[in-house]
Amino acid sequence: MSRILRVAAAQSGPIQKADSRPAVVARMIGLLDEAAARKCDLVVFTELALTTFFPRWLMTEQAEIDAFFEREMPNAATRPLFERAAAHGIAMSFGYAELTADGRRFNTAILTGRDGRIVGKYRKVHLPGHSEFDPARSFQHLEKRYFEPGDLGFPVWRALGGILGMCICNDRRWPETWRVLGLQGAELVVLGFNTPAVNSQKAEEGPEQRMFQHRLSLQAGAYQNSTWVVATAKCGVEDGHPLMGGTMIVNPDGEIVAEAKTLEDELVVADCDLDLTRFGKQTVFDFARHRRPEHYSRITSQTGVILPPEE
Ligand code: ING
Repeated sequence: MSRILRVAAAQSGPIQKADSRPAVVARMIGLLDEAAARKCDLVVFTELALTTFFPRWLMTEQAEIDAFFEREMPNAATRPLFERAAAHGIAMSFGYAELTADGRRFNTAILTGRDGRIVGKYRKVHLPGHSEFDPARSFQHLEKRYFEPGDLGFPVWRALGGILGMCICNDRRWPETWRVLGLQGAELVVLGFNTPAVNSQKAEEGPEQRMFQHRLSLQAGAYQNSTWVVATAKCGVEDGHPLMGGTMIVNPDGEIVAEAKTLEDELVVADCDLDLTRFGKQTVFDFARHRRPEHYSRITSQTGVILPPEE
């Protein structure tokens, strides 16, 4: 029996600071309904899918900051989304800012089953940017100010007949993310991203280079771990700040099989045959036969670079 999942990357166009949760959830439900019409099994929404990318703003009042966070999930604003997904029998993942009962704040993503129940949670491990405002930057990226690093590691879940993993945005740039998921047998990795179209610290780096590095990260992660990858953007101009597009679905050979055409709400759909991951896992990337962990200790034993002695 083939294990083909029809997966939709539900790209989000811009969400303005003034946009309400109900207005955003209505847009997400619209994409969910389109996915149902196209007989999708899973819909992958983006990072921080319910709000504008607020880490671009310096905020000092905790109440102002916490207005962007969710204290429980589902909640009043998102319950209609969960109910519609369950009615359609469609699984979904989406990212949001999580404020826990004991006051901890994470950049979080959840995965539901076809019944709308949450089956998995991931908290973003690699937080880019800074914790302090710097006037020298053309815009701020204050994720380290508003979130703490994820404390759940990189789990995978047996779901939808396969092995699914999640990561978020900057995580995709780190080979460690992909390898930890790959070593658990991941066959489909889903992620959302909010990526500024320009680099606040490197003005000469244009959109082409950003898109190249974005694609490279996804294609390498897919190929080197023989897994499907579904990456969903929040994109377009949010309160004057451009976010890049690049929503795409990548197959286990590292080939892009579907890609968004706009910077608006857009559904990108592909049939992902999970059995296509078998060949890579049983040949080139047969970890049991070919890997030599005895030579890899630096990957987990050090945070910085240790340089060889000067000549
Ligand atoms: N955004 C960006 C990302 O990793 C970034 C930050 C952009 C880091 C470009 C390095 C280079 O796509 C988030 N939200 O992580």
